[in-house]
Amino acid sequence: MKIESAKVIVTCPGRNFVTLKIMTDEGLYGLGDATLNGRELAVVSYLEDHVIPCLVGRDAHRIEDTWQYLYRGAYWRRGPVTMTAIAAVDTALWDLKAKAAGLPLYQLLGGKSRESVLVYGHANGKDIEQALDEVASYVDMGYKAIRIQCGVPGLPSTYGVSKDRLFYEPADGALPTENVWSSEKYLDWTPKLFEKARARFGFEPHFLHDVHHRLTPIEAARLGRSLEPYRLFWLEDPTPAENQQAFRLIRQGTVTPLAVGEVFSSIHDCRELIEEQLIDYIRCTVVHAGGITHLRQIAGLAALYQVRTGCHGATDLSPVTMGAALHFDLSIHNFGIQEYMRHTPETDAVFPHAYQFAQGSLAPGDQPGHGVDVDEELAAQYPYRRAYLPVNRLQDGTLHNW
Ligand code: KDG
Ligand code: MG
Repeated sequence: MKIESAKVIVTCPGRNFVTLKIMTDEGLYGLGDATLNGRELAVVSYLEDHVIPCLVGRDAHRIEDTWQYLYRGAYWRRGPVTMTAIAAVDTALWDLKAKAAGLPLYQLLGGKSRESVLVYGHANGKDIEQALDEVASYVDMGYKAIRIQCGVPGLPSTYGVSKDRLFYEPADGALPTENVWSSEKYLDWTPKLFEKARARFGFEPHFLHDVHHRLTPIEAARLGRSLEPYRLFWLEDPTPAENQQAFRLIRQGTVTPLAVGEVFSSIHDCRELIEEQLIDYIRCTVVHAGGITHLRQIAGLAALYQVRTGCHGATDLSPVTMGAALHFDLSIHNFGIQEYMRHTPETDAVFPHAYQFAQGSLAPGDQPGHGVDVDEELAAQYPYRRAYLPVNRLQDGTLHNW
């Protein structure tokens, strides 16, 4: 099966998505997500100008060789743009191989390790009351795991609390909007949120929380310790992880489980975190970490150290990533949980998909391939719109992590 051509589809049904479509001489096509939120066109150019010319004529079945060709062949390794572009090719080739075999992708990855995939949804509110009402609606929908974020008194806005409660992940400005942050206020407030959440819902639902890289290691240790009575499923991205050793300090201070990795693009970003058992969950996912081929290596390393997976699944990752991730989640042994933010009806219409939610879990379906398609005519009705993620400043004006 030879690759005959490939093209990049850019669409904005409310937010931007980049999709790679690879066509073969056997009439089959495969799809891969190539969306890098806020920097989408860099990956479009990487694919169109540098990758697609190398794909034409290649054997579509040689997934590993193509991965190595693009990774080693570029000379310039790793990084989010490169690894997202490689991921798109890799995902499309796995989709093709499974379609050629007439099998759902999870069968090629070793078959099912479970019947469906535990997911967590996002509850948020401008205050604790509103956030907990939102938790109640997730419990009613059948969710067994819920991330909770809420506004902090004295701060006009904070991460995870949206204008639109359902479809949050903002990349909403033609230029970046500016937020204001105070770690002191946040550290004093957040334990109250989880105290009230446990008082209202008991200990049955799993609760998660995302710090979004905003604390120092010692502040993160303090937060983790103060949340211990409320038994979080995980505390996410407590501090930036460029320095993986920073997590040693957090680990020494708390037994709250730690999750990290949504911004990682390769196994080298998390090798020490995993080998030194500094985290409990690794959050890399298909689109930003080199596709299924590379993600399997990360999960394989993690399995040696009892680190489980918790793939990133915000709405800026397209349904193509969600579909592919679910096949991966279903197949590996050390699966932990899958993030699931629902896409808008407009996005779902552009990307018809086989995966389905029931009783707090998602199942990828049994269509050949990863089970996600793209309606190109509909996609063309939503042209690209430049959109940035916000930036974040401390109260004295110092630029901080968003
Ligand atoms: O594009 C950035 C988002 O994907 C990120 O802010 C979402 O932190 C996030 C999460 O945990 O879903
Ligand atoms: Mg996150």
